[in-house]
Amino acid sequence: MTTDFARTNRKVLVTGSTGLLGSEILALSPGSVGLSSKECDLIESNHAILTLEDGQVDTVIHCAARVGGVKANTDYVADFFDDNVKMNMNVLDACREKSLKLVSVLSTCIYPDAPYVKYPLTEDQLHMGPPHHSNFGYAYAKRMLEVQNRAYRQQHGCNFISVIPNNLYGINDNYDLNSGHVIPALIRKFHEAMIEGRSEVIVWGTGRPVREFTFARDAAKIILWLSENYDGDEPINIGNPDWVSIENLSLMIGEEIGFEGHVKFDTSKPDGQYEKPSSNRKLRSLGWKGEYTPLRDGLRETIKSFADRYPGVRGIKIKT
Ligand code: GFB
Repeated sequence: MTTDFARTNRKVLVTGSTGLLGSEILALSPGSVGLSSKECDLIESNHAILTLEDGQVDTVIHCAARVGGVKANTDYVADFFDDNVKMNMNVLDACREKSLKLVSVLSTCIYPDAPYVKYPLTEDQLHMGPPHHSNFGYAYAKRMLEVQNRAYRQQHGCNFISVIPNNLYGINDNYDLNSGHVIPALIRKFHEAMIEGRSEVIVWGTGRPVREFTFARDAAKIILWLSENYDGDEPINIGNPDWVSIENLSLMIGEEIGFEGHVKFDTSKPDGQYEKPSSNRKLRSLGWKGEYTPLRDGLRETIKSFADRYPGVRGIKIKT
């Protein structure tokens, strides 16, 4: 078992390599092959994996997915199901054909919602009831990925594993205010308010829901370690179990950006799931001893990268 908690000796291909998580995995594993949706649209084809030279890659870390925040998940529920199921069918089929190890990335939002589960969420509860209504398309598509991994392992002996992060944030995020997640959305909103001299920032919902956030680079380190050290058929929670309310998160981001105005809650916008606290005890029991980046430190680095990348905020290139 390697103790270097961010290194792998495996020859890795990363799907979704320009995304929030994929780009961090690529940055941490020099020599890995990146596959972006521009290079190969996995919804339509798995050509790029099937044409890999033998021996070039022995592991695929599958980060490519149709992802989005609570509003996008509700507005495009069918697309979130279709696109993810199609991508996963193509990737698993190619990995089976090429006899590659596969690491599939799920999310804690796919767990059943209360009252069907006991908190914190443990991996054995994954299929014990329906997910939250705000993202059932995405949730069932990702649950089917977990099922498909086990089915391919049982019938074809494939070494396919599943990892379950919670809400990720970090450097290479999507800052679109409709399709993005809460942290990039609030970072952009506070910056825009500062630049335009506005004293009010709108936060969606009631501010009462609570979330666990993991810095994407930490999740990347854990996934690389598991790609080397885990070959089991059960999924693994990998998220930072520290949690924060959306209200306190928005105050923390405002503070870090130096905003002196006030936040206003828009309850016409969705709160989504109230909570999805997860346990990482199993990961720890496998020997993972790494530390998670505290939220405020991760936010500081993310805010700085946003300000550096979008100095005038205006003219932000939206990743759709
Ligand atoms: O990040 P988010 O969209 O994802 O929302 P979920 C988290 C919380 O932040 C919700 C609140 O309670 C939102 O109401 N929020 C406040 C905002 N202001 C904003 C804002 O300006 N934008 C956004 N987006 N939220 C997703 C799942 O749920 O979590 C996905 O739908 C995926 O499938 C992802 O799993 C990790 O945590 O609610």
